[in-house]
Amino acid sequence: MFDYRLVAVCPHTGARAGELVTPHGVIETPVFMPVGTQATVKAMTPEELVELGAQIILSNTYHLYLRPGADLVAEAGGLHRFMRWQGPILTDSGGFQVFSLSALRQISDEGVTFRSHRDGSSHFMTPELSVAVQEKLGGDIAMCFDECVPWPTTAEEADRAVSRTTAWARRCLEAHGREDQALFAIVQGSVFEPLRLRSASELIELDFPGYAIGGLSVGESHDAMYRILDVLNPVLPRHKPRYLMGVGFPTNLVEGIARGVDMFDCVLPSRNGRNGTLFTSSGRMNIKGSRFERDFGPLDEACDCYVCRNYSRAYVRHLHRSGEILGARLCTWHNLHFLVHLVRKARKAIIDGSFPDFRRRFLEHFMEGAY
Ligand code: PRF
Ligand code: ZN
Repeated sequence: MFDYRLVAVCPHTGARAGELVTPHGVIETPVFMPVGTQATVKAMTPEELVELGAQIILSNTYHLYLRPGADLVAEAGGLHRFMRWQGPILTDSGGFQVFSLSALRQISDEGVTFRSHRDGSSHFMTPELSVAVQEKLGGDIAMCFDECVPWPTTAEEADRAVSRTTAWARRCLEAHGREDQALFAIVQGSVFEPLRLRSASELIELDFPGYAIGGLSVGESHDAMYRILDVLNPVLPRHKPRYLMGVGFPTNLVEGIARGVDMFDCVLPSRNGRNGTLFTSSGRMNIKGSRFERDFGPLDEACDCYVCRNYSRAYVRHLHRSGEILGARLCTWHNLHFLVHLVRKARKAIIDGSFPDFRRRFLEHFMEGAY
């Protein structure tokens, strides 16, 4: 039911093109996964997600466990049926959200006690509970419950989190029983290379069908992130998928792909879209700027998404300034299309042997800052 096949590798970088087979379809990798935290990719219908090229979406154990609860989703026939998305779904374990969102966390080797960020209710999340919830949600790919330490941290703290993450991965594996769901492990270790190597080797020993790289894009520099990816690239199993969690800034996607990453997710295109910040081929821009008042051209000249084919900057600016929900929808649509297709173009370039060229041209045109 699960398989990962390498289709092409770039001879000059670590970039890989592959196919990830899941019960709900074959995913062409590298792939960008839109985030649907609350069993919805905010503002977008499943049909619209298909239209813009999304192949797989991500959802969150932490949020769905708190509301509406895993039993209700199971009663609806699982997450696919509940939200009417027929493609593959990956569920994150809560190992990150418990640390980033909840209040009054208390970590022990057994699990994490936390208070809901919404109503203050108290909960105890364990590797076993995270797996049980993810089995009820019924995603195609589930993630191990991990400990993601904040940045900056000490080597001692990161070391403890690596040990705990390995112990919890073992417990997740033990608890996991759904044959139509793959369970991926998550490598931790912050910015410390020896810890990353230890985390990877302990998890590889347990023979998971896929490996994620967690604990990055939490405040460290881009160079520090790239250094860790460079360290992990040669040691992660070549014939299994690799997923860089929570990374979605366009330059990070291209540089991640160059270092062997197959899967990405990020809330940035949706979150930015809702406040009018657009990703374009020349960088980031905010549509609310007064210079777009009489600009009747598309959001991005180089984009062929539904929004850029049909609406002008002046109109979308007007929608945002008027607080109209269509403004948020159209910008989300364009941003998701932009990232999904950026990664898809990288895949094409890997296959036809022009990835280094693609990477150079992209970095030349895409400005890091906003314009
Ligand atoms: N662990 C989990 N989910 C995550 C992360 C992590 O470290 C990150 C870090 N960027 C994003 N999402 N379980
Ligand atoms: Zn567009």
